[in-house]
Amino acid sequence: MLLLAVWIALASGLSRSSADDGARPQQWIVYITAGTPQLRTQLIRQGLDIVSVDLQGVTARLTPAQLRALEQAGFLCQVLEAGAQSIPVDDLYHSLAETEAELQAVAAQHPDIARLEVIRWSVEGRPIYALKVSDRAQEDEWSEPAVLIFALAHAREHLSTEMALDILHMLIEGYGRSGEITNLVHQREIWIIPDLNPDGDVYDTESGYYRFWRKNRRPNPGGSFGVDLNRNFGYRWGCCGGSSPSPWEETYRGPAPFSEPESTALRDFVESHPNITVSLSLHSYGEWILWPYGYTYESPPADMRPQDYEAFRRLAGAMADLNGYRAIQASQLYLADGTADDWLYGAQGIFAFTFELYPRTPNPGFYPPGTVIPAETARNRPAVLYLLRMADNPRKVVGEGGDLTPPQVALTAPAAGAYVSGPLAISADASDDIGVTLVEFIADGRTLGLDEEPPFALVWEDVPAVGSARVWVRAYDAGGNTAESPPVLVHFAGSPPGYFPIVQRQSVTSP
Ligand code: BZS
Ligand code: ZN
Ligand code: CA
Repeated sequence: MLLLAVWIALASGLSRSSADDGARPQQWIVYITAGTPQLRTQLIRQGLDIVSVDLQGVTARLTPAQLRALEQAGFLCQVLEAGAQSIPVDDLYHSLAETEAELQAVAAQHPDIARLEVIRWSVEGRPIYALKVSDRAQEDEWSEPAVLIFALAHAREHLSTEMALDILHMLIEGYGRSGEITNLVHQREIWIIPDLNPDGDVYDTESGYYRFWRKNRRPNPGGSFGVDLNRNFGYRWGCCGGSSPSPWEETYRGPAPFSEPESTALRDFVESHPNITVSLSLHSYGEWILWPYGYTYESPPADMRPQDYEAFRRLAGAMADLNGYRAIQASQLYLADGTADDWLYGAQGIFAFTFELYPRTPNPGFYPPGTVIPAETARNRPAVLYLLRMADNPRKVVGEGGDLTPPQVALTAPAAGAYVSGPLAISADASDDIGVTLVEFIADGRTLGLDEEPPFALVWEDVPAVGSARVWVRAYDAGGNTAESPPVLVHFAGSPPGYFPIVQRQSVTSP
């Protein structure tokens, strides 16, 4: 009743933000108090451009007319920023061309562990890239669990592309250097799609000032542009009021499920890679970890195994402990139907998560200064590595299969307290219930080298001339579980202590 009045008022002052309007109507950034998912869903159904959500209310971009209507309907509204914002495009973020160049360079320089594919073309004919990181990258290793990481379904969420590229670099640069990353590159196929919406990306940035664009660039009948790619997927598409039938609105679901090449690209990719077990959809912002479903408040939903609900809760909770985000079922923000994650789990059985990246609040919102990129992407590395480890069977967190038992490992040489000069031979015995996949040799916390095959051994060539070091080994299995031997102390000197040869006599009497 109250909301009906709002709807009428809003419809009359309908925002035409989906039009190609050179002169964008004035926009206000407003915080609207709405303390339940139901109230927040109602606000979105009015066609407001919601830019972030917390559990007390939402932040929206409103025209002055929309703001007046909400206030008249009794909503508590707080204007955070008045007037149109003009934010210049920040060079510290990758442009689409820079992202493409970087993917091509990685694929060209690391053909052993990287393979680049064009999986489809966008509405405007741009390539959509997927890059695989795995050893033997040119082969399909269907027996390895695969992980899908995709970003920029929403054009204005540029930090998501930076996150995807950071994961790529973590893997490429860690390969052969870090035992954990090398083991994961061996044991997983990791697919990264850094820019699912290249047309939207270009549109958002091409003027030199950000346009706050969300959707793709489909020309809609009636003159508006864009379908919300995260409402265009075919599981309970448009079922529940969590998307809009109107092409003018920011959550327009499109005329049919998978009407868009960008969502179809993801669908076909997933259907042709049945080894994908977990996925990570990267968005901004809010610092949330979301799990399915978005289409229903039901919790656990009828179309989710109760054990899977528990697994989602535990996996998301474990990742939240690592990155400091807050983990919730997606509908707890607001209802959203036709999302990628609902389809990935509901239709494909994939453990699908969304990270809503930095920041938490509308200031700085979608466009934080590029200086935050290193810290705000590095922050998620441990959570991403955790998800990669779980991919052999994400249900292992509720005891349903998977590899949970860590290996056993012992150092067989050198002996504790050994005195050495010159290269040091290190060897280990390692075993596992399923199989040891890698042994890492470590001195004082520094990785000396890696060995995948028994007998696990390494010669440390460039030992220090003097001093001592703590030496140990770490063993990995295909589940990403690890075990370490206790460290042994090794001394580097030509001879045991206490033996100091005098090479030249000195007089002890004369001055
Ligand atoms: C965003 C918010 C995102 C959306 C929330 C969401 C993600 C809902 C996944 C459901 C599933 O735009 O980043 O509205 O699509
Ligand atoms: Zn988004
Ligand atoms: Ca094991």
